[in-house]
Amino acid sequence: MHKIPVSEVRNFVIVGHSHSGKTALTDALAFKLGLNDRVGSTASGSSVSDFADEEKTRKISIFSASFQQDYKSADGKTYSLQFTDAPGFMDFHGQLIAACRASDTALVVVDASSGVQIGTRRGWKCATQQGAVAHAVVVTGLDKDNTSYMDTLAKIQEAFGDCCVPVAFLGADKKGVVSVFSKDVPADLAEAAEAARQKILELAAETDDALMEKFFSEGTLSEEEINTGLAKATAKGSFVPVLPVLSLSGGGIPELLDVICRYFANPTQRVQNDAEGNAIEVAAGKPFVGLVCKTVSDSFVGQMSYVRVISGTLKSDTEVENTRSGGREKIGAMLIPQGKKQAQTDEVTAGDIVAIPKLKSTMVGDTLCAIGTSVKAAALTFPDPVMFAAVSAKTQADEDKMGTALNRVTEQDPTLHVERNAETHETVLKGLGDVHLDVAVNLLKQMGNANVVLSTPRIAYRETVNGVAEGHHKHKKQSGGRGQYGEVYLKIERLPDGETDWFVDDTVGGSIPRNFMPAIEKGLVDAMLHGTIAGYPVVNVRCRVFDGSFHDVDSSEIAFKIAGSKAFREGMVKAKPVLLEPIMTVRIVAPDTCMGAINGDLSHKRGRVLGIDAEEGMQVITTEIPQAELARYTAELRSITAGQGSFSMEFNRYDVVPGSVVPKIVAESPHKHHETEE
Ligand SMILES: Nc1nc2c(ncn2[C@@H]2O[C@H](COP(=O)(O)OP(=O)(O)O)[C@@H](O)[C@H]2O)c(=O)[nH]1
Ligand SMILES: [Mg+2]
Repeated sequence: MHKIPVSEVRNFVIVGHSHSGKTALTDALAFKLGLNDRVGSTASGSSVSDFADEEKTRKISIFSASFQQDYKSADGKTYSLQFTDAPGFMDFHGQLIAACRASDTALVVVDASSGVQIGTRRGWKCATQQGAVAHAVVVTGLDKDNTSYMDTLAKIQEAFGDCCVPVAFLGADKKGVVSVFSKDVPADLAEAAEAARQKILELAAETDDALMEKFFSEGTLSEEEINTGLAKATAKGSFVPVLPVLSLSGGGIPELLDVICRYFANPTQRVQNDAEGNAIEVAAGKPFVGLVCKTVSDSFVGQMSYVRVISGTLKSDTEVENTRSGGREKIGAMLIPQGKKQAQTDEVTAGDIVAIPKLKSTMVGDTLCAIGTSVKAAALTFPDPVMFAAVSAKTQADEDKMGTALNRVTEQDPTLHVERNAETHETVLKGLGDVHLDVAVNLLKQMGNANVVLSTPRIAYRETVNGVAEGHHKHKKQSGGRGQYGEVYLKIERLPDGETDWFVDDTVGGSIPRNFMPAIEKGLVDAMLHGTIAGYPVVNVRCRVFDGSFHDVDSSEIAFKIAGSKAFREGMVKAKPVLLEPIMTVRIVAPDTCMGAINGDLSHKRGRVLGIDAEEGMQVITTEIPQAELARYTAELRSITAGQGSFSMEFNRYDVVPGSVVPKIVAESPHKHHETEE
């Protein structure tokens, strides 16, 4: 199939705020392109893009969906259109990143009834960060009351600059779309259309000295010159075409397709780098290089890898190299994704997105390339998780399935992590938000038949001492035959920062024979697993064994181990023990108007603001917050900022828990019983 030259491939990603109409636009495009025999809709669950059960029940996009179809344009040429509907919801940012990385142009959707929103900016920015070279804007929602294309256009220009130029307007009846190049622009739009045409001519002329000269001397350019100029202008970001689309009636879709074919970037215009920053030359005739942007685990076909072909041509029934593993992968069948459906293909080239079933050991972010070329594409990186929950199985049967299910679900979502915490004995699921984790729970059921529940994860508290104290224990047992004897005196103090030498033998005159020291050390290590406040591990203490006694016959390693352990417990209680908790550095990004609410909330969270900076029209608060206060912060921040705030966090250090908080932690500790353990 697919003998369309790379210069005629248009690969774009549809981005924007949640609920702005991206999926409705995708359905309208898919219908026009003949990928569906009716216009799919999310309302009835018939969308070609939101077809997963989770998407149908929640009525939001969760997974990106890609489509390909050839399209014969008005200029007589046939183009290969390759597009991806990306979710706008913050929890599924990973899908957006991968979709942007796989595309060359970002088609940004703006709902006229809401204007430019946080998700609009996020989508725009993500596409740029992932290397998409061009942007275009579609205004939706114009059939709704109290909406205006002109007002929305002004908001778009305010947010993204004068490079945003209308290439079409909304007709007076709000049903049709009028191109600025149309022969019969209605009188009320004549002035605006003329201004737009003039701006478009200038932008086209600016791309080339010869065109500039002609434009100055003759005041105009030919249609072909305009098209060539604009195609260059979009790919360097100086021109962002804006047009209205009435997705529900299909109005504006032909005009949009025209804009896509004429002005959107082709795969050779996107800069493709390898991991060292060297450019990868993009051409059908070059050796094959492809980036695995997404994997899906399907219960029928098994694993499916979605590969963006960066350069070259890939044929079915061949072998490729996986640069990460160094191993080879057999490419059997290849499929062109068309939403829920797929079409078989035996050859794909630069710019295509291809689904390859059953690769043995290939993961998201891997590069596949022609054998012997060992190219590694620039890394595909995903944000760190910010929302943590403990996950536990409902029944023993679920417990048996949970591990496998977790592996399957996390394998296909690089923003979902699972961690078995040896200290708290919990399995912790980490993701980008509460909806993300909630979806994961349902996927565990659907994909792995494991019923699980989420709960607030335990915090890995620690204990240490603030003072210096002595501890003593004489372990002596006389019962019939050989007895047990060992006596230890030790001093406990805080281990200075940076030092590691925590066990010191300060005994003199052989009060304890050297060979019993390792046993005492073992006893201390055991005792330190559970501190005396709430049974959490003890860290950063130094123990100096300075005296003791032994018995020629009855002393043994076990006796000294027990004596060491008990001396430690006695000493620790006296050495002003304190509880330590993990402190996270949290970076909160939100609009200026939310600062008061965020700061007020931070004071309830024992937060400490380190600094506030302005960044791209938003405020960035750097703060330190105890991890214990952050369990529900994704949802809380979303609520106090009306969805406009986001945050990221990383572990900073352990710090002392304030006295007022300690009793609650002690009461809730799962380790309390160690106190009495023999
Ligand atoms: N009136 C009107 N509704 C729209 C339009 N575009 C989308 N919708 C509706 O808005 C809701 C959200 O649309 P959807 O495409 O799922 O948004 P997405 O989250 O950006 O993918 C759905 O109920 C759509 O039917 C539009 O142009 N006009
Ligand atoms: Mg959607």
